Amino acid sequence: MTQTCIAQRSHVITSVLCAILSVVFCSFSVAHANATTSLSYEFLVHESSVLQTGGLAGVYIPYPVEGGFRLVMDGNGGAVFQDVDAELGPPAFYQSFGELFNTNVLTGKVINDTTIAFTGLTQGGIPGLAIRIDATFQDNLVTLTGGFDENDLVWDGFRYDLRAVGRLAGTAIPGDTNGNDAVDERDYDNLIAQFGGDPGDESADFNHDGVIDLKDFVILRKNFGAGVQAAPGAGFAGTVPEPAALLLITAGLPAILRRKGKK
Ligand SMILES: [Ca+2]
Ligand SMILES: [Ca+2]
Repeated sequence: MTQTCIAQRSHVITSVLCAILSVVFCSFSVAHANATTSLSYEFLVHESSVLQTGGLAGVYIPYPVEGGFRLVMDGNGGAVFQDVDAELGPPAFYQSFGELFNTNVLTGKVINDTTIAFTGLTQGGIPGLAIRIDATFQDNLVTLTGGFDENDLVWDGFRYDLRAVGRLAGTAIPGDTNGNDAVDERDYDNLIAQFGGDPGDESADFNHDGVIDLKDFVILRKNFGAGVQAAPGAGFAGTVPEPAALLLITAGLPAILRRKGKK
């Protein structure tokens, strides 16, 4: 009788423990699956451009793209652009990157382990044209490719194609003044030209104290020769991303994309 009671009690305890563990596990899975991921990127100027082609005269004009943006993944296979603050360089007629590609309304969907496809329509001066921009992640970079749908020409016969590389904010190499992910003679020349004065357009103020001095020189000297200027999407062997960001990119984000891409 006693043994029966003990057995029944053990069964009850085991059942309760299983129930508790199930709740805990399910709560963790749901919370994890629904987690929002927000990543800020800065365009690499020398790797980022919008190409305008077509028209009666058959133009072929690349415009550099400068600025930044944020990608927000909702954890359910969806994604959006946010805080897009980027400009096309002269002589572009459409200077706002966000307006040209109508980034506010693009809808992103995970399509494989490393890529999100953003689609939508243009509006404003050239409304109703299909847009597709693919965002492909590798290391601390995201490559944006696409533009206006190739079968969809604007009213004047022009089309706009995008090929740009964004670098995760906060992962630049200290000592790199011109954003080419290499610390070399050009950065040294910039530091010498600005030494003793204010930061220039390609700022050598690596410690952000408003002046260019010996402290900045020490930072540049420490990193001189670091970094590799690679092809877009190829990654940068010499970069040293901030640990938390690196962990997110190398482990967390691909896992999120993989899980949601299979839904
Ligand atoms: Ca450089
Ligand atoms: Ca400084």
